[in-house]
This record gives sequence, structure tokens and C-alpha cells, in this order.
Amino acid sequence: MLLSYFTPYIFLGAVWAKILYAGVNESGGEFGVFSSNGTVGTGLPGRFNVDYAFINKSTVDIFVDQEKINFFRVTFLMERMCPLSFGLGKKFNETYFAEFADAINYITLDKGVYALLDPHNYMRYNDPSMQPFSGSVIGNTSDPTAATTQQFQDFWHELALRFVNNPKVVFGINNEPHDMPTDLLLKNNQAAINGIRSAGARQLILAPGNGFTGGHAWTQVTGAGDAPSSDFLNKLVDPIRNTAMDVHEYLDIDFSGSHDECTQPGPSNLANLTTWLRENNLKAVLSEFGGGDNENCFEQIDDLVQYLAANDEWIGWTIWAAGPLWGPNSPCCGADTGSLEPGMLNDLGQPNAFSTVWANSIRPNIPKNLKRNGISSLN
Ligand SMILES: *[C@@H]1O[C@H](CO)[C@@H](O)[C@H](O)[C@H]1NC(C)=O
Ligand SMILES: *[C@@H]1O[C@H](CO)[C@@H](O)[C@H](O)[C@H]1NC(C)=O
Ligand SMILES: *[C@@H]1O[C@H](CO)[C@@H](O)[C@H](O)[C@H]1NC(C)=O
Ligand SMILES: *[C@@H]1O[C@H](CO)[C@@H](O)[C@H](O)[C@H]1NC(C)=O
Ligand SMILES: *[C@@H]1O[C@H](CO)[C@@H](O)[C@H](O)[C@H]1NC(C)=O
Ligand SMILES: CC(=O)N[C@H]1CO[C@H](CO)[C@@H](O)[C@@H]1O
Repeated sequence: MLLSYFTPYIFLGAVWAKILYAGVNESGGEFGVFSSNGTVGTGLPGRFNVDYAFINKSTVDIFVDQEKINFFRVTFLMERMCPLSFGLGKKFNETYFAEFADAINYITLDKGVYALLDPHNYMRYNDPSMQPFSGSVIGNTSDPTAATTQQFQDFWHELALRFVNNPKVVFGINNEPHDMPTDLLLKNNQAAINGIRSAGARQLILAPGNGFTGGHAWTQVTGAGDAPSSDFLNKLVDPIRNTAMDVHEYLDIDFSGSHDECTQPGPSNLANLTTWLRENNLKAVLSEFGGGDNENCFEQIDDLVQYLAANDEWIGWTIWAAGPLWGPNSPCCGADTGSLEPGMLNDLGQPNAFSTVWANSIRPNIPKNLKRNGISSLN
């Protein structure tokens, strides 16, 4: 009794629980397509470094060399990688791919850290004009304009083939699926895994849940009666068992990341998911979270990141978001918080979240023993 009580306490965060990956979202590759009136095709294909951009290599240097993180989530848009005239599949826009690959190769080969490839598409393809709600759900057989699950598999097969020899990439199947049947999400996730593994790629895969992949809602019905992610995602089969769950969790009132107050504590809201992970012998990465520029949020983010470190089911995290195109805009958590891009100011002309949120609640929690070598994996 005494031993079983004390042992976990002694090893908490030290031996059993190990965060392998820690870092930041690099958002920008998906920019420039939003249209307030829903005009289809706005910003497509877009201009590199004007409408969209992936990373600023100098700020990647700051994150790796000074902050010692080892993980970047790099967003891109499937309608740019696979233009509508080609359709979703194995035919890519080689210009856009080369720009994306340059960012990924800089992070993984030049800097030697891990990069999560993130198609920022909400499991939808063909109309990003009013993301996250526009576009046909992939694999919707009632929608003749929807890309098929097979096309999604072909897309992932091709992308994985192109990175098959790069051990430092991680494949994120899709950003924030929502409002779709959870059994279809399972099918699409499985198709992506099959496409990646049949390409010979053995790197870590992250599979998202329904309901914007929200951690608090993992065991709940989401949307208009969509079954909980927990009913389906444990049925995924990866022949080499190198897939983890991809989870997002914001700390504001409606979990959206749009408010600057943190009123939804991470640890209690993630507890059911963590139990499910443990029961199913699964791992997870928290690939989006954030809070506003205030003391309460600093504490709540601190609690969240320490919770992840203390629970063996969690193997990594990336906070939302840095990126070269944010300027004074705020990617999350209130208009005045600003982005995590070093060197930029917020909308008030004051230091952004890199000087506030990151400095107060992330920097002190960056593990010293992050994974530095080897193929991306669950351990
Ligand atoms: C609709 O939005 C697009 C892009 O935001 C803009 O170029 C276009 O002029 C708008 N059309 C109307 C009718 O407002
Ligand atoms: C491919 O992407 C480049 C760069 O954004 C763009 O100039 C070009 O028009 C795109 N091609 C297609 C077919 O979309
Ligand atoms: C699938 O397509 C049909 C027909 O367009 C549509 O009514 C339905 O809402 C779509 N389902 C999803 C999950 O988007
Ligand atoms: C966790 O699960 C319990 C039991 O099913 C439920 O009562 C509770 O509301 C859940 N908590 C969250 C945050 O979903
Ligand atoms: C990239 O980051 C560096 C270092 O913060 C900055 O000096 C430079 O202006 C940035 N470049 C762009 C294009 O944003
Ligand atoms: C808070 C926030 O902006 N989170 C976002 C992460 O990804 C996209 C942005 O492109 C949003 O839809 C998410 O909500």
C-alpha cells in the first residue's frame, strides 16, 4: 500500500512520464483563403510570402538554439498542395510542395528537430473560403463534389513517400475534424494510416478526433449527435503501432481559444480522455492549446503542461501559435495577446505572447530531456 502510494509520486515526471516532443505551431501556410462572403477560390493558389508563408528560419533558430524546443507543427492547405483542378490525390502543385518541403527540411535536417506535417483542413476539401465550416467532408458519399476516402489515402501515400527517408517528420492526418459521422472519421484516419504505411514510411502518425479534436469532448457526443471519438478511435489499426491521438484543448469558456480568460482548467477537462488513453494503451500529443496574456492564464497553462508531463499517456505538445505572417494579430486568446513569433509586437504595439505567455508559462516547462535522435515514435 505504502509502496504503491509513494512510487508514482517519486517518479512523477521523471522516469515514467516522459514528454518527447515540445514546441510551437508554425501557422501561415493555410493563410489568405478566408472570405467573409464565402467567395470560392479566394487566395488560391495564393502568393508565397504574401498570402501564405510557412516559417521564418531566423525565428526557428531562436526556438531551437535558445529555447531548446524540438518540435514544430507546420500548417499547410490541401487545396494548395492539391489544386482543385487536379483534385485531392497524388498529383501535387510542385511549387507549393517545394516551398513547404524547404520549411520542413530546414527544421528537420538543418536544425535536427521534429516537424509535424499538418494539413489544416478540418477533414474537408474543395472550398476553404469559410473554414472551418466550408468545403465537402472527405468521404461523404452523398455529396458528389466531395473527395473520396480513397483520394485521401492517395494524398497521404504520396506525401509520406516524399518524406519516407526523413526520420524527423511526424504525420498529422488532419486539423480539427468536426460535424461529421465519427465512423467516417475512423475510415478516413484508417485510410491515411494505410496510405502512409504502404509507402514504406514508419514515422509517428497523429490521428485526430471529432468535435475539433477537443480533449474535453473526447468521450462526449459532439456536433448534432456525432458519436464520441472514444467510441471509434481505439479501433484504428497501425501495423507497426506508431500512431498517437492528436488532441487540442483551449482553456477559455467555450474551448475555442478566442477569449483571453482561462476558465476551463486543462487537467480536469482532460481527465476522461487520459483515462481512456490508459485503458486502451494509447498515447496522445496536445498539438494546440493556449491562453491569454494574464496571470491566471499563465498559471492555468503551467498546470496544463505539468499535467501532461505527469501523465505517461501524453508524449508531446505544441502551443498555438507562432508564424511569419501574424504581424500584430493574435492567433488565439484575445486580440491583445499577440502571437508567439519572436520579435513581433501585439496590436497595442507591446510585446507579444512570446514575451508574456511563453516566458511565464512555457519556457520554465520545456523539458531538458526531449527526444533528439531517431525516428519519430511513441517512445
Ligand atoms: C467577396 O469577398 C472577396 C474576397 O474577400 C472580395 O474580393 C469580393 O469583392 C467580395 N464580393 C462581394 C460581392 O462583396
Ligand atoms: C502552384 O503554386 C504556385 C505558388 O503558389 C502558383 O503560382 C501556381 O499558380 C500554382 N499552380 C496551380 C496549378 O495551382
Ligand atoms: C453529405 O452530403 C450531403 C449532401 O450534400 C449533405 O446533406 C450532408 O450534410 C453531408 N454530410 C456531412 C457530414 O457534411
Ligand atoms: C467524465 O466522465 C464522467 C463519467 O462518464 C462524466 O460524468 C463527466 O461529465 C465527464 N467529464 C467531462 C469533462 O467530460
Ligand atoms: C524573421 O525573423 C527575424 C528575427 O526575429 C526578423 O529580424 C526578420 O524581420 C523576420 N523576417 C520576416 C520576413 O518576417
Ligand atoms: C485559437 C485558434 O486560432 N486556434 C486555431 C488553430 O487552427 C485554426 C487556425 O487556422 C483554428 O481553426 C483553430 O481554432
